[in-house]
Amino acid sequence: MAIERTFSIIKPDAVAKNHIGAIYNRFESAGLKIIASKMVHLSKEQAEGFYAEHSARPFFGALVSFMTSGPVMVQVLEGENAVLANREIMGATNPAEAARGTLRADYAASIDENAVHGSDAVESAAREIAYFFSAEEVCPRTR
Ligand code: RTP
Ligand code: MG
Repeated sequence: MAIERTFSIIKPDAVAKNHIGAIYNRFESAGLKIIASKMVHLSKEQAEGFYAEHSARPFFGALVSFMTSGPVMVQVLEGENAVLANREIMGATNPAEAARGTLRADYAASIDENAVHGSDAVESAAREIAYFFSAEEVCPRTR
């Protein structure tokens, strides 16, 4: 088993509904360690840059509008197979298709407002972590 890092966002809908603690509990209960964390209110430019891979998609404008509609929590999660583990905790992009007990099944209202983001690969995780956190802000566990 590889120890990986992944990048996670609790999106504006879940922050607004006071689900930060419940979602952090899911990460920690699954053995993922929160090694960096902060609240930010994304600018339009930050959101467009973060989701640049989707810039040609029809939902891009709505995605940027939603992601800038309120503060988000951004965090780095570390643990065994963290990228896939977090995707499993999150569930499918569309909450209507998300497995029972996943974050999106429990906390997301729609595919547009779907509570959480998680990196889809180790490479994108590294890029996304660096997009939001300096090296000093990431605190690996020594115990
Ligand atoms: P995320 O990046 O936010 O973790 O979500 P994801 O990997 O599960 O999905 P992705 O394909 O990367 O899409 C990013 C976000 O764009 C919105 N989306 N809307 N209306 C649509 O067909 C559609 N498809 C994607 C979702 O909010 C998704 O989380
Ligand atoms: Mg994605």
